[in-house]
Amino acid sequence: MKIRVLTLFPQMFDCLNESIIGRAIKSGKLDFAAVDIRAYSKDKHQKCDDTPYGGGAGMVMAAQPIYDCINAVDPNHEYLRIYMSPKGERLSDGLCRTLAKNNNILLLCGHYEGVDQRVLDLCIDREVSIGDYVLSGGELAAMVVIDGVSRFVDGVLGSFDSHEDESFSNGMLEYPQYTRPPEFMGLKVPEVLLNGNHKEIASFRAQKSRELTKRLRPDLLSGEE
Ligand code: 6GU
Repeated sequence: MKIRVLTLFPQMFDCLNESIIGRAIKSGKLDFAAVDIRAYSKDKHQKCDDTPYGGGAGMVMAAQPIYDCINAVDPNHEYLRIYMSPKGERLSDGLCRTLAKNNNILLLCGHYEGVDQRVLDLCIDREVSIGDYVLSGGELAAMVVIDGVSRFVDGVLGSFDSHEDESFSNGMLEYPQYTRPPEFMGLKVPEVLLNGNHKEIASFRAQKSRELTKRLRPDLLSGEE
């Protein structure tokens, strides 16, 4: 999958070079680049924001640098163009899986009080939010989308990682995990996990999964959002 992020703060994305996503970038399963919107400003000081028409607090990102940046990165509209915004559709396991079906995704990150509506109207396919709270920019949200979506791209998870049992994969929370030692600070690993009986282990985990979901996220069981 090819991912392009358009941002005023490209260095913020350096942290994607770690762990599973970093490995996927190094191996070529993900082709990732953060593109600096400022480089496309035609202003002599490369200014990218201005005061809002109609007044009000803060600054608005101007249309021109963003428009030119999008058209330089994606001249033939081959990317799904997403604007990161608290007004967008809320990210979920389902939306991550849907977005992972695209070969190319472009994520536009706003800052300040937002971006000129006209560039959204002209260029953007969909808007995505990561939850009902406001962040100071779209960058952290874009990283959440990149991580959450990439995990569903073929080859990004190694053979030892998997979606199979993880939370939300079957509409429930994942069972608790344990590793060595068998006893820590007086707390023992549940006996059933030590006995090597795969059928019993599976049924123990399914039961824990149901219990946890019922206690912590009853909304998942009743089919509500
Ligand atoms: Cl995508 N952007 C910003 N600025 N705030 C958010 C968000 C996005 N999602 C939740 N809050």
